[in-house]
Amino acid sequence: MRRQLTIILATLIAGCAPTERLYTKSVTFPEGATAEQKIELASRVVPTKEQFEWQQMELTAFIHFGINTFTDQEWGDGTENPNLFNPTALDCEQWVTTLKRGGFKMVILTAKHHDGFCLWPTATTSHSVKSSAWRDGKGDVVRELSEACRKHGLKFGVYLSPWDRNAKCYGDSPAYNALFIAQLRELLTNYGAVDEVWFDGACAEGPNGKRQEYDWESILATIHSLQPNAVTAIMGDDVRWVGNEGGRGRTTEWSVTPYTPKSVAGGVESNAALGLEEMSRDLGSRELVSRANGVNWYPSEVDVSIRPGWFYHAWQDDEVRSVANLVDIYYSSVGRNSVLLLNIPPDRRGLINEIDAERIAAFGDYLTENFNKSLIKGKNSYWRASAGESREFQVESGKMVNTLLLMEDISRGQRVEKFRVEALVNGRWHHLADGTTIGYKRLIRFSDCRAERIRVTIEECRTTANIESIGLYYAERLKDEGRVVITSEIPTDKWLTLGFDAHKAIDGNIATVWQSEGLTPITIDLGETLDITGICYAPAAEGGKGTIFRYNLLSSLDGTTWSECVVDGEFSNIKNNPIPYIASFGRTITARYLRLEPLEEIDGNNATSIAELGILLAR
Ligand code: FUL
Repeated sequence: MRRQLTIILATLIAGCAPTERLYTKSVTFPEGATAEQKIELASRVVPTKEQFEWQQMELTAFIHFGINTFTDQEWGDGTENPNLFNPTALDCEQWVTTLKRGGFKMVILTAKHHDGFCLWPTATTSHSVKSSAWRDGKGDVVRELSEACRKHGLKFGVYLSPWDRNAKCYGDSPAYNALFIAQLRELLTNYGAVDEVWFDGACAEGPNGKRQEYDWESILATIHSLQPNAVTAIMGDDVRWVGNEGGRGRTTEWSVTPYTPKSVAGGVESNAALGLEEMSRDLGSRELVSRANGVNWYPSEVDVSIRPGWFYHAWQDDEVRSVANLVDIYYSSVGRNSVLLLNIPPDRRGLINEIDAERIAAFGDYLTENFNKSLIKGKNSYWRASAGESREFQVESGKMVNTLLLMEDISRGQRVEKFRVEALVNGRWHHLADGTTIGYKRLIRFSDCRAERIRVTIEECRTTANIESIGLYYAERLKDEGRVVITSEIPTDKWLTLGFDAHKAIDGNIATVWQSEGLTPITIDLGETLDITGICYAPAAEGGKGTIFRYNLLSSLDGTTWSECVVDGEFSNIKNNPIPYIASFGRTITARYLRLEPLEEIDGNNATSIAELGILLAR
């Protein structure tokens, strides 16, 4: 791995006194190192300068915009007519000023999503803005956004999907690698500074039936030579995917981890040997480190959308996350040692929709109003804490508090494993909260209390902890009205399932789930003949087997003669993002009966589950 520092500490093996030597980005453990020696070394791994600056941004924004915005899809299949891309009022400055207002420090654009449609006039394919009617084929979204970012002082990043469902050579590995690197070169040479390059992990077979093998070494080398200050994310080796798309960081989140980026030679094998995946609960415990051959500084990024989908869909206008929900996500991402990457998808005009813009502004205001000034009296100084050490802090008199902020000086590594927080109220100490990791930033919420003093104890740590900052706040608790999840446009009380009882799939309640062994087709009698334009399938929110990935959908007027509405459809990103999905027919179908035939479960299991099925009506 480039920039990798592999150091063998012979002195440690010999049992000599540890030095304060630090290791940038990774360390390989010497042969025969004991568990204690491994932990000692792990505690001295620090971020690169770029990783450090990236972490300090805290809030970054994703922009999913492209041909899917105009086809109402989450994943396009690459056969779209480029002419469909036609934003009527595209204004990247509106995106950037809206995001800046919310406190976001960087914007990452889907320059190319899985459909292969490029938002810049690339020389590598005709599947791009150049072939669209938009600005007579002379438009360039990458240029407009990068310039707007520069003008308003935000960093700029690109998402370039490795998976490309349009490129004919996808699956012909050397040919596609050359095309992909050519696209990367264009993006990294023609648009000024690029601060993050985001590669998601989706990979498939090409038209030749072969699975694409990416040349990660050359891909990452291209980035390092053209944009040495950029961090590379997910399939890159600087920034790790937190493991879900729901905005949830781990309560124990180690930036120092034996989990190795998959793009690094031997990474896949080493993760498999340790039983590690991006979703694993434990990525950094002592037990895990003791089994590993080395560790990396590979910090977590929490990517989540402000809407159920990643792309804009008008029918999700009522489902934009509330400020309360965004604040919860802030606590469980930035407040859990992660960077938040919040997606705000522009609409078909090419603007961040008013609803989202209002939410972003209110979220930014909440953060400034509630976290502006710490309620600890006086200045708190840098604290080098050994395990078991405590410090007390005086609270500004009479102030109510409910949130504690702790920050480790990560330029000296991540070390705290367990801490305890107590409050002195009316002369008596009360236990407020316990926590595990801190890392760059940890926010601990506790019930409102009027404390005179707060005591923080570092109960366990690796070598000596370096606590850089402690803050106390009173953060207003917002009431979450809850997201309105629309699964059907009409009530479902007249509906019946035929052949067997599967009422939980059509009871209008997303919390109840119908489950069945096997890939079981389900037939619904709608009780009346209706003009339908699509269905909505809601998977079980919390795991379990049976989430449908590929399906057929049939309709009938009499329950006897059936015609096909959707053949081999897919609920595209449902594995990573288990939200209700719309399957649009692209036309109006008059039907009284519908039959959903599952063809493939997300993990290949022989099971079906449906939290809810609904329909969309023609208007
Ligand atoms: C996933 C993609 O499949 C989604 O469409 C989205 O881009 C998300 C950020 O990453 O892997």
